[in-house]
Amino acid sequence: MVESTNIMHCDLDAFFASVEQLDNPSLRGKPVVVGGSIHSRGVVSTCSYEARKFGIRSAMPVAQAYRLCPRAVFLPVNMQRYLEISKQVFTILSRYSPIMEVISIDEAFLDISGCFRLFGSPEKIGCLIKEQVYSELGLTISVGISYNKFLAKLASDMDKPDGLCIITESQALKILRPLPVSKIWGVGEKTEQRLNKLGIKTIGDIQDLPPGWLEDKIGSAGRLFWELAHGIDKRAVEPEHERKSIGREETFPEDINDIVYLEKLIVQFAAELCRKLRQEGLLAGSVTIKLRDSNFKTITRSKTITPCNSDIIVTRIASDLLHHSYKNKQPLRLFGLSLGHLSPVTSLEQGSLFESQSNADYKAIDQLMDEIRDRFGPGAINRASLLPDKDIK
Ligand code: TTP
Ligand code: MG
Repeated sequence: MVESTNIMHCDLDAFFASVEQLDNPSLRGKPVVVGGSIHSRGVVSTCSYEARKFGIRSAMPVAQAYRLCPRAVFLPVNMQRYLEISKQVFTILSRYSPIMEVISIDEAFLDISGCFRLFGSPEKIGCLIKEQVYSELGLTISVGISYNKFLAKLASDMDKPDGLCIITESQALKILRPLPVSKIWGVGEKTEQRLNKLGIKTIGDIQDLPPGWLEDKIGSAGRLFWELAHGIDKRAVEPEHERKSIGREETFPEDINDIVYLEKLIVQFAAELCRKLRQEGLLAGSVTIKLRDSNFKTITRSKTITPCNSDIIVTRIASDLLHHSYKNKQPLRLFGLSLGHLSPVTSLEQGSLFESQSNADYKAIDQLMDEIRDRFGPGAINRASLLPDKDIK
């Protein structure tokens, strides 16, 4: 049987910490923790594999990390530098396939279906990428290869750091079987607990269920989990320019119905998404919010807009959608905001003569905030509505 393994997931190892070790050789081989200061209530962004031996992990309070390993080197986040390296890594990856989907600052999917004749087998392509990232940038990257995105991502994590792992179709079910359900995409802490209560602990437990059972219990997500548990994932690798929407969502540790918090999330998400659009020279033609309640019932509400990438306009529209659609204030487990109908900014739109004064003002504010963030990092400036209430005088 000829098995296709045409999807690759590449993810740098201990990214922020590895860049710090690269720039300062005296830190190599040492526990390095990157994140907020020990004295603030900051959290760990990431840490070197040497620090992980002490139990330190991403998102842990820095103070706790300090207790676990006081002799670790604690460093602040230098986002500008990581973005610079990240760009160079993606340039290397893009040499191997034009179909690349960047997922975060240190990971991307590649569809390598059309590249075998040029570069050789999937494994060969994985090795070439690893060698080039290491020889050109001095960083190790883990590569996972499989026949869909879910399994490729799982594979890149299986052999970290500096890994190369391939999951073929004939191995998939067996590899998935013993893993905890939390390894399934979309299963966070809350869902894991919910599944555990139904007696489902491993992916194998889901494999053994009749197809419709989980869907009956938890709704449409159940169908998706069942498919993923069987190694079925139909999502294509979507390169940036073909992407039709961008979005941000948050699953809450506890269900919430606090509209003030949701409004703050809108401000934060709108700022992040619009900044991304501006960086990529794109405009959004629609705004969509997503609300998922504790029973997994999901509603989405959209509005078509005159294409824009302004934080303020998107925030306003998303808030209006929220106020219209969230009257019964049912507890929510997830909230999301996405911007769709993306189109490139044309030179005409960039400086239109017919632009209203308020639009021009919004643009000037966005531009100024972008410049400040470019120079001083993403957290350097925020809208006042994002400050904790006690800080607003
Ligand atoms: P990850 O790829 O999740 O982590 P990592 O690269 O540090 O380690 P691994 O070897 O397991 O891949 O995230 C990439 C970067 O994103 C990470 O270096 C720091 C940042 N990050 C945060 O700031 N907060 C977080 O909670 C996580 C998970 C990552
Ligand atoms: Mg990583």
